[in-house]
Amino acid sequence: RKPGKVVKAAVEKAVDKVTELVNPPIPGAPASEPPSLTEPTEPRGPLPPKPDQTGPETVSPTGTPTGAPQLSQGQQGEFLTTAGGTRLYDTDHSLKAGERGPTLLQDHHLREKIMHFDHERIPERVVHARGYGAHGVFVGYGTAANVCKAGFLGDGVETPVFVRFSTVLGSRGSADTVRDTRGFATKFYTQEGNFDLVGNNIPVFFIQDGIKFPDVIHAGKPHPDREIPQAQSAHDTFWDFVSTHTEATHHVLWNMSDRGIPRSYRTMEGFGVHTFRLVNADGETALAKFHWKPKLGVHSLVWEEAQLLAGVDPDFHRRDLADAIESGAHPQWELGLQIMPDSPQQTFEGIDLLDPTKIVPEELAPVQPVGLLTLNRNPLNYFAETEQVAFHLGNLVPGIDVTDDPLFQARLFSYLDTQLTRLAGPNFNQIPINRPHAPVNDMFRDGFHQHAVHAGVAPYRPNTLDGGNPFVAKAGDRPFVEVARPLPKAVKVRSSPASFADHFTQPRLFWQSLTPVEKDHVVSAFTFELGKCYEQAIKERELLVLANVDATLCAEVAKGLGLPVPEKARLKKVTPSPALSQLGQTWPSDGRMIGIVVDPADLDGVRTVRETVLAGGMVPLLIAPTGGPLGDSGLVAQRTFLTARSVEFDALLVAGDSPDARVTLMIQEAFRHAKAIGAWGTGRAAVEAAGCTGPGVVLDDDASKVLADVTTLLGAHRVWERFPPAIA
Ligand code: HDE
Repeated sequence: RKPGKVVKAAVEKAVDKVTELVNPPIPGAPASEPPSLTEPTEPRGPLPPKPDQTGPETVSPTGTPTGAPQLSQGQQGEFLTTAGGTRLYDTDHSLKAGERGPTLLQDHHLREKIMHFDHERIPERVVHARGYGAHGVFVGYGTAANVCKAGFLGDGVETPVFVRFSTVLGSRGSADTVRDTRGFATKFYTQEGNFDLVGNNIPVFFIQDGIKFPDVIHAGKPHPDREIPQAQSAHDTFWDFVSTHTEATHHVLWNMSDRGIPRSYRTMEGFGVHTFRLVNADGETALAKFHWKPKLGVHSLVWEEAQLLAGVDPDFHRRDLADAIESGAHPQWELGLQIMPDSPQQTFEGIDLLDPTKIVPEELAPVQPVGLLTLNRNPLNYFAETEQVAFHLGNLVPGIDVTDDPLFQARLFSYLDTQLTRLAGPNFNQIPINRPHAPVNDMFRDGFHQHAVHAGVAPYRPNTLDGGNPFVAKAGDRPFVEVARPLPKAVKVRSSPASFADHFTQPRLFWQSLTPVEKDHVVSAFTFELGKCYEQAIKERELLVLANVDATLCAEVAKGLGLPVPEKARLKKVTPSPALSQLGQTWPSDGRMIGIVVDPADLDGVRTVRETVLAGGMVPLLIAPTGGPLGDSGLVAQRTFLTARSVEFDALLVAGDSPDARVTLMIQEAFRHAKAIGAWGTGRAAVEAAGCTGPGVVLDDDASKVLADVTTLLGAHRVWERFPPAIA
């Protein structure tokens, strides 16, 4: 044998071994071929998708075909073809008049390949461009029956769903962890048609009337002259707008709180924001607000961590969601309803339910659980599913209706309208991810990208030629019927009700409901964002706004900005709502990332800790000076001192001492970000040398005790006791 071949075989064997160690086979998964160092020479059939991935469902839970294609066309069929299906013998060389000659116009494959590539991008969403989606299932509890007749809320009814999370301001390629509101849009493919709940992770909005949406978005997007800054609210135009448009104050307070920088999509609440009108089987109506409550609790990043992550791993939230689903840690949320009587005034306890800048405190109207959402499958293809999914608030089902909230009403127009350009035509409901699982019979015909081949000659009503089909549904056939509500005697006006003028009571309620640590973070966020503004007048005007929210908040931000504190405003007394705070509870540590700096001298100890972490439903990541197998231990380093950064981990365990400055930095960052740190063996010296001791730092000779204590600390997410808040 030639020596070269021996070396190659040895390298291939080593690569296979490492691949298996890094990606251990998933039980029950179809066996896949090991990757090869050389290009395959024989054609083969399509590869199966990964076990955690599927495309849009082809049949509904009751067996009705959804119209989605059986298996999407993949690039892994046996032979490369043109779009017309003709087999090709070469795709690497254009057709030329001689090897050194000019390219010929007749080269159809060249022209088709480049033409298609030139048009691969579609316009990104005008807002919420950066997003990530997952498939899942919603199971109703049946507890909503007294207020809502929607079939999907029935006891044990299973409904497929697709959820898309997003940031609002950034472009499609922007970082995940920026300070922003997050979108939480859910498409329920119910047996009564699609229901889209297009919500956010913040329960209020910047504006009370949809006509202001272009204003708030123009202010938040990058400055039109230089197109900076990307995906940020820390700039003059945003603060110019919100400091003059004080109905935004409540939403701004939430954005400046920890809610603006979630730890994960899995640890965010979701809100329908608007008040909806529900109808039960007897035709009785109630007003309601939708809530999503994450089973893992509400957790956030700290600001420095969010900033570092934007560079270290701009896909942090995407990766987190996809990895969690792939590893079987399926995130769950309970859907809940706050129910309020459908009174003629449409107010509750003095709160105007048509004003989307107001919440109803949970202490006044408890959130009643009505079903469970589980995200359990990653999309097969980002573009086909996550990018092409089109939500619309008008996708309602019998039992759920709109209200006259002027923000809601404007949205009912916008979402249909925007898809026309984004998805190039009116047939976007035929794209597989948007197809309802209920039978569709809409008499809409033709248009760009028409996929259906409609039979019949009479797409109109009334007709006799198609036997009068389709017929309209009678009451017993469960049609969607708008609630017939008497309208108040009114004149046409461009103005808002007087109750919409209270812009400060609820921001104050939010502020007063936070714990001192959370208040500290709000002060820092305001100080940071306003500190990034150039115009002095904008900062001073925002301080006047804050003076109307709370004197301490205003004074602390003014101190940070080095500006005089404005005169005290007369402030209303409010009753705090403890439910608004995200601290003070203990949560499961499932799916948390645990970084383990290994000790090459005690790999048995590392193995035991790693296995315990895995058994506890958390994810261990071993960090070593270099990559590859760790001695003969069977362990493999997943991170090296070069590729690891503290921000990736929820807690850090240090098993070995290392003179490497990057390990010291890792420990110090984790300490600064109030994360639990544990060390045993020689790792204790590393933590002490980094100067990181005190609350939440567990140093012990017994590794299993260290891990147990760190897991308990994770239940509270961070060790806030480490840094006593400046605000009482
Ligand atoms: Fe949206 N919004 N929005 N919005 N919104 C869009 O629709 C709009 C509002 C929300 O993952 C767009 O398909 C107007 C509130 C989410 O695909 C667009 C107004 C809330 C998503 C649009 C609002 C939202 C969008 C852009 C004021 C929380 C992402 C692309 C009247 C309750 C959905 C698209 C996805 C997307 C318009 C206000 C949430 C342009 C005019 C309030 C989660 O149609």
